[in-house]
Amino acid sequence: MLRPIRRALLSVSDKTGLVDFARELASKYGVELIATGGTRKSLADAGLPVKDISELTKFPEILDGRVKTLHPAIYAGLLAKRDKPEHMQTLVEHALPEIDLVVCNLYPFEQTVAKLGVTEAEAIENIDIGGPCMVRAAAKNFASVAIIVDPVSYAPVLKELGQNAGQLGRETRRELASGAFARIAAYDHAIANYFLTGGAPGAVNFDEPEVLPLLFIPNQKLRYGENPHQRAAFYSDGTADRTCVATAEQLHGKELSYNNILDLDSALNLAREFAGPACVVVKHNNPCGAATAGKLADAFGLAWDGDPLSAFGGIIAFNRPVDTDTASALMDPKAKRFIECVIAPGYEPHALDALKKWKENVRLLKTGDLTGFPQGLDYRRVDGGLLVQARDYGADKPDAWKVVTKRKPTEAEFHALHFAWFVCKHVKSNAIVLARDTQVVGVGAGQMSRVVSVEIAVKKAGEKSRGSVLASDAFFPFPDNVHAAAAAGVTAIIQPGGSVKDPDSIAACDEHGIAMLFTGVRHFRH
Ligand code: 93A
Repeated sequence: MLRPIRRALLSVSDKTGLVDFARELASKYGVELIATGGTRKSLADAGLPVKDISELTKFPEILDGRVKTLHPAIYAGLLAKRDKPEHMQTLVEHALPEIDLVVCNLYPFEQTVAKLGVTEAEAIENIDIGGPCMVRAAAKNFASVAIIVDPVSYAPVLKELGQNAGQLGRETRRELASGAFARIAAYDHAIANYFLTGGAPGAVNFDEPEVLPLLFIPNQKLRYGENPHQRAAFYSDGTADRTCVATAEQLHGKELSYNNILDLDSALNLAREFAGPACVVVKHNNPCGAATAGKLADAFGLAWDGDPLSAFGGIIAFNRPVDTDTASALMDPKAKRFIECVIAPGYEPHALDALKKWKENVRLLKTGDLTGFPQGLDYRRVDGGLLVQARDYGADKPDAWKVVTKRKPTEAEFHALHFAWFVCKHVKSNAIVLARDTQVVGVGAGQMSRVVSVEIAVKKAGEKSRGSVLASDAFFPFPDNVHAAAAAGVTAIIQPGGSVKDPDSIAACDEHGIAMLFTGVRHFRH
């Protein structure tokens, strides 16, 4: 049902664009303006005809403005169903006017608590009560009432009024209502977080496990989940910056799958560990290849060659924009590569054109520059609950790593150990990574016994295990790992240390002439 807007109630803290918007409503469409104190003053000062809310409620604003719009005269005018004669009759009986449009934005709670040194009393005074009530009432009755909660809506609303003889279509009113409920949810979420954190200033800190982002916003529908018989969707929790999969822009290729998103996330989070040009190849959530090099194309070549068999159908992440050399290497016709997805902080225009032409289906994604580590918590669902923890970033202090063997690692070994350690952090436990220089040559992932992970990594590396270094995400419970590594030709090891059997593992290293570093930090990834 289309009806012209005849009466608008305006009550805004952010007065941006208010006067121009209200002027057009009044002068072009003859809309009667009613407003709360401060809003009324802004409009009256600009010379607009505007009634005070008290004229409608026949009641003054009281309690320092805590009660201004909380009155049946307002709520009846907002909530009455226009197509229900009894409702309309009630309005007539009590001489209550219909309100067709609400323009309301809320007390600036988020901005207030973000200020340093804000008192609890100040924060509490900025919890808007009447505004959200009014917004919800108008949004519930969107069939007849339009609700605007953000000045960005002023221009499109005026445009539609202009095209529709002063009326707003049902679809628009429904969309505005959806935006209104989302705004109220986010507002209440900010308040809840403030109380949860004990009222600390700048309270919304998404890195604290006790502060869960309560609001998940649909990001995209997925065709299916891990398997085709599982329904699935992707939600955002509002913590992503421009460097995350949740905000990455897909430039080309088939729709992303559930598993693609998981793998892209893992690949990107390993790629961002490295300062120099780096490439990561992920399969089934584990890196099968990773390398850093002076040039991105070389990093790609080394990452792929680390385990070309597993790389087939892999997800590739770069920590630098893809240049033409790298794109050429990816597309090398002799290599006949099958790649599911590429994610990078950008593409040189020629590289992007070439990759788009290369394969219709390959998914190309672009993030912002990978500066630092993303915010937010780590969640794992269990039946009936959610495990929440801080993310595994920032614990490593390479300056504090200790040589525990008779032999110190050489500079080259140290360089390789450093690289292997950060790759190992991103491999499912029990995790073992073999590297030569800054190239992964073998990975043992997700085994229930560490020595089997060593055996798998050695098998993967083949001949390349000779002269490699080894990283282990947690301590060696027995020296058998050292003996297996030594037999494969490993020359240096990095691991957290901390086992009661450390002396045995150290003795085994000394026996084989292996250099070993203890990091003091564990990187389980269950
Ligand atoms: O203090 S309130 O919670 N009680 C109310 O009844 C009420 N009605 C509107 N806050 C209330 N408002 C808010 O006042 C609006 O959401 C808006 O943010 C603000 C506008 O006040 P003024 O027009 O006086 O600047």
